Amino acid sequence: MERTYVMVKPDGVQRNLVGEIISRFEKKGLKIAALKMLQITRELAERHYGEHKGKPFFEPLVEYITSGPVVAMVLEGKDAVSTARDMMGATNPLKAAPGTIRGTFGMDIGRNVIHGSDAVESAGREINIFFAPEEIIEYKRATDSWIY
Ligand code: RTP
Ligand code: MG
Repeated sequence: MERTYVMVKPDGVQRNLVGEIISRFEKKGLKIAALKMLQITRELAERHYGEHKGKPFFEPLVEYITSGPVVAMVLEGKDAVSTARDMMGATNPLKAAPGTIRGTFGMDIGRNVIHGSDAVESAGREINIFFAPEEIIEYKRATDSWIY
């Protein structure tokens, strides 16, 4: 089963959207395999967003993602990476489809509420950065065998 790394960014936490966002993924059928709140350090931010180093938005991005606590999770399910990305919507909330998380809750590309891995490979990398293996729980839900 595929896994993805999803994170409610500091603005999502400040705006009390944590429950709403987790609820959307739960209702969709994605399984929560790991979940925690943490304060991202500069070092961790630079690792996580390493692909953007040198871009004009890199420094503001690091400041944004370290500006307050985030809620990090591993979600599991069929095509988890693309399913979660579709539910989040486009990077720029003004371009994100209505009904998506960013399309519903965002107004600014620099305050876009949520992060989700963009590929299976980056999901593996990001899960490793944020979670120790023992923090990821394998379990069965009552509904797994006959709905999902
Ligand atoms: P994320 O990694 O946070 O899930 O977002 P994403 O894949 O949709 O977008 P990505 O290209 O990876 O960019 C990472 C984050 O950087 C900020 N950004 N600002 N001002 C700009 O042009 C700009 N471009 C990107 C956004 O906060 C984006 O989520
Ligand atoms: Mg990205």
